Amino acid sequence: MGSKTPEGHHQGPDGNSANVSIASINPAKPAAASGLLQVTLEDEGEAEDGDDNGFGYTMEGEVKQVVGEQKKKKKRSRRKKKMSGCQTTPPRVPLASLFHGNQFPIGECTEQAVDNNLNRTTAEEVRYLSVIDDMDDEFLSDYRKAAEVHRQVRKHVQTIAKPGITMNELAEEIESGVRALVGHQGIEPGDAYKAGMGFPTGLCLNHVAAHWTPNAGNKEVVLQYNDVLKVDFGVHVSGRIVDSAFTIAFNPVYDPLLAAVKATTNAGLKEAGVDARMDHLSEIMQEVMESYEVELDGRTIPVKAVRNITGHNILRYKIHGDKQVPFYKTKSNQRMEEGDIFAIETFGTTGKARMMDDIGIYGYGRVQNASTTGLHHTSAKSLLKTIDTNFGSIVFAKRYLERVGAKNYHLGMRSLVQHGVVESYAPLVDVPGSYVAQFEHTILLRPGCKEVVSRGDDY
Ligand SMILES: [Co+2]
Repeated sequence: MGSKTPEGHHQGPDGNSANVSIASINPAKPAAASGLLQVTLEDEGEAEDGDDNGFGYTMEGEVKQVVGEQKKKKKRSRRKKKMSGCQTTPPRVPLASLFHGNQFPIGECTEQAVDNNLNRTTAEEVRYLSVIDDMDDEFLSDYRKAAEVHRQVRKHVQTIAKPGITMNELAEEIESGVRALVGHQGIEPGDAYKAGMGFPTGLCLNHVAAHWTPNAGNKEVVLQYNDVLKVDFGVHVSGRIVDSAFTIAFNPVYDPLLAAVKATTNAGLKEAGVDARMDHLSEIMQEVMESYEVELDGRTIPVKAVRNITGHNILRYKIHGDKQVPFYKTKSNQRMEEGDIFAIETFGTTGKARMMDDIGIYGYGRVQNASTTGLHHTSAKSLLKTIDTNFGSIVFAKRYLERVGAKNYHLGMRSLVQHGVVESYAPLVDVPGSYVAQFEHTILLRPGCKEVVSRGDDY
C-alpha cells in the first residue's frame, strides 16, 4: 500500500526536484558504531531448484547475534524449512498445520556490514538493545508467517488472474486465502485484529495506480487482455504487517514497463539498509526507472517514476509510519535505522507521473491520538467501538467492516471522518489512457542482517 505525499507538500511550484524535500525525522549521526555486535551464520545456502513447495528463492539462513564475544562465521549444510504437509488449491490449509513449531521460511537475507572498530555511543547502545528486544523470536515468526501466507496466496492468484475474471472474484480469492491461512476468519469480534488482511486488497487497473478495491454495489469490473493490473495486498499476524505487490499484464507490449518497475524496486531493496539515506535511494531508483522506455501504438514513451507516492516504514498495526522512501529524486534528511521495517515500493507510468485523488472509497483507518470528545452521535460512537475492536489502526475496506456485522454505518462514518477520528482513502490515478505498474516488498532491518521477508521465486 503506497504512501501518498501530502498535496503539493513535497513539490515545488514547478515540480522541480530541487524543491522536493522531506523534513528530518532522525538527525544525522556517525556511521553505525557497533562494537557489541558480531554475527554467526547458523546456516546458509540457496534453496534447490524445482523444489516441491515451489519456493526456490534464496534463503541465506538465520543470523544470530552474539553479544560481546568475537565469533567466527561458520557455514552449515544447506537446509531450508519445508512444509510438512500439502497446501490445497485454492489455498485453505492454515500455515499452523503446515509448519510446526512456528518455523516459517526465512526471507532473503543479506548480511549487513558491521564495523567492529567503533564503539556504540550510549544512545546507540540503548537503541540497539531495544531493537534486539523488539525483533525477538515471536516478531520474526509472526513476520515470516505473514510473508509465507502472502507467497502462497499470490501464487494462487497468479494462476487465476486471467482475462474474464472480475475484481470481486479476485478480491474474494485473496481474502479467503489469507483468512484461511492465518487461521482467523475475521467475523467474531476482535478476530480480525489477531491476524488477517493488513489493508484493503488493492486491485488497480491501468491508469489507476493505487488504493482501488471493489465495494459492494459497484458495477462489476472484468479483467481484459490489454489491462495492466496491480495486485497489492497485506497480511498481518498480531499487527506485523507484510506489504507486498506485483503487476500482471497479458499483452507483451507492457513487458518493458513491468521490467522497469521490478528493476527499480530491486535497486531500492539492494540499496536499503542501516544508515541508507532516502535522498540517495530516491535518486538511484529514479535513474533506474527512467532508463526504460515502452512502445505503445507505434509511439516510444519513456517510463516515468511517480512523484507523489512513496515507500514507507511500517509500525505495528500501522501501515504508514513516519518515514518515506521516495523513488523520485527528493531532498531528505531521513535515514534507515536498525530495527526499522520498510515497504519498498515503486510505480512506473506512461502518464504524467503525478497522481490525483479519484472519486470513491478505498478504505478507512483510525487516526491515532485523535480526540473523540466531539463525538455525540450514538451511531458514530458504536461504529468507533467496532473499528477499535476489530481493526485498531489497521486500514480496512468497507467490505471488512460489513463482514464484522456493521450495518447502516454511513452517517456514523461521515461523523468520524469529519471529526478527524477516522481517515478515508481515495483511489490514486494518473491521466486516463496511461498505464502504471508497481512492485513492492517488505524488508526487516534486523541487527546485522537485512531480510526481504516477502521475497519469493516469482518476484
Ligand atoms: Co506499501
